Amino acid sequence: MFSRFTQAIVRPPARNFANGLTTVDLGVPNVALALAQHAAYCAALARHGCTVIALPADSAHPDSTFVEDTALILPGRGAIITHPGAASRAGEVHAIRDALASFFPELPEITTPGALDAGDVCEAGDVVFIGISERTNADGARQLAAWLARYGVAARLVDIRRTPGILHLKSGVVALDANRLLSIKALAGHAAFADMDVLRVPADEEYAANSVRVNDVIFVAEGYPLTHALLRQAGYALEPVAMSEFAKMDGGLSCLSLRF
Ligand code: CIR
Repeated sequence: MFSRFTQAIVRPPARNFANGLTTVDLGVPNVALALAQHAAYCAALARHGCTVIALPADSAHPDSTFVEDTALILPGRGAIITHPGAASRAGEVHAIRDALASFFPELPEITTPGALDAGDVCEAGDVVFIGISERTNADGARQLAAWLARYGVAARLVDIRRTPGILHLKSGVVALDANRLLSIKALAGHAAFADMDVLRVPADEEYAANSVRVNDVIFVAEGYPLTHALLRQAGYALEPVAMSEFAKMDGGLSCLSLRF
């Protein structure tokens, strides 16, 4: 059974959102349009059963709209605060800790020398895949795996440091169901996924891999018709979301919320 979400923490982009980190060359984001896209994303979360908890925008952290990286939540079970791998993002965790404290009395954290962005964590039922990336190191993965083991959840590592074009594991692979993944071709054959049913994102639509299952629908980036067709054919209902301004800052749609 895939988790049902009732809450989603979000944080609108700050006015200096364009000063955040990015590795892509898609131009400078338009903050007004980013705010409109964010508002539409929040409305979609609400339509699909989530109470949306919107934290105030934080211009001290231009990447703070990407809240997913700052915590890993096992809905109904527990949550852990991460140690984001980019120095400019480390301070983002404080507001997230405060927001989660009323839901999760115990909030352990990943500590140095561990580093981990939860965008590198792909939850699929009782298995969790942890990407080793430019942001998540082996020690961070080890700490997370030890915490997951307390809940009977197994961790498998996926090294993405040589996979071009993705910042985080979940930029390239996400879970649609407990035993079904949506993956870019470069990762689809990875040994860690050998016992999973893997749907491959069509060529030239790699950005659409970062979709999110929200209760009965899949949130998927707007403008990727082949991926939409693939998902519909597999029986999923879709909620297309406009993501152009977040894509310019290396963000996918999963990173815009913490769902539980
Ligand atoms: C960063 O480089 O950290 C942000 N500009 C984008 C983070 C995207 N997060 C995610 O995919 N989980």
